Amino acid sequence: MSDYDHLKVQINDAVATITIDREDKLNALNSAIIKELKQAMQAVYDDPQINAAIITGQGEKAFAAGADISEIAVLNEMNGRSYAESGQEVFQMIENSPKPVVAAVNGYALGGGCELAMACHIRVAVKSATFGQPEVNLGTIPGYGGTQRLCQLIGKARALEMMLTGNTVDALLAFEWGLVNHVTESNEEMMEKSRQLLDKITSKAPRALSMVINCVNAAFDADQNGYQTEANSFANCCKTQDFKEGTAAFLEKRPPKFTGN
Ligand code: CO8
Repeated sequence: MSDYDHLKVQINDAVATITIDREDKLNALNSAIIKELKQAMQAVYDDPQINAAIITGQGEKAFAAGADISEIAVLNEMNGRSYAESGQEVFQMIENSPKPVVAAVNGYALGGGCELAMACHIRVAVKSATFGQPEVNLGTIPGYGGTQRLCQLIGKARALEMMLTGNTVDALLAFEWGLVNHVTESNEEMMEKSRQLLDKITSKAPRALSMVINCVNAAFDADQNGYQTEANSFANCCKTQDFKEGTAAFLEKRPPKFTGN
């Protein structure tokens, strides 16, 4: 991967850890960070040395405290739309990544930060993390997919209450509501748990993983017939070497050796 000005990217044993590195502003997402997140995700897509990614924030306090309010304050109708769309494009890239992406939520995940966490496939949060879509306090609304993904994750009634009141929820309530998958005692444990999950996931057949992600996303895409997407993907799995290997390994009572073919 190339160097970044606003992200730290480290690759360890095929997992890329992408850290938003703007601690003094609580990792608020300015357009330069959004641009670099796109670049980092493109590398996750393209680099055969990377099997999965973790997205997190620098420091103890924030995952990301939202879009950069000083940037959005000066938007008008024309560039407001393109600003939202360019962020949405990057977050869709995360959601549609053929390789699994975990959000390791190390603190405030507000506004665009909560939206970023929701675009990831799985969320692991430290217990001091706080989630919210407080845009109504600023006279605006979520613009990076929050109105859609929050409903998908916690249901319409709770999503509406959060977005209409601007109230935040702590990690334990977020867990109870299904917004996060796991809550940990410390940041260290959060990173370990994220890593453990990805190590388990990436021990499976890579093509099957990407097809699961694609089919699950199809369930929320009005333009797709999810059942047809699933049947087509199942058929595609049937022609892979990994399907032959996985089924043969079961029948021969041995662990499978997946190659991604
Ligand atoms: N944008 C810019 N700067 C921020 C942001 C932000 N979202 N959040 C924090 N900062 C800055 C503060 O201004 C401060 O900077 P400085 O030290 O230079 O004054 C620094 O980070 C530290 O913040 P605080 O002093 O406020 O720290 P506190 O511990 O007192 O408070 C909070 C922490 C509660 C998280 C508080 O910072 C806060 O309320 N932040 C804003 C949260 C928010 O409203 N987020 C939503 C933003 S809007 C959004 O995300 C829309 C997304 C969709 C956009 C679509 C495109 C059109």
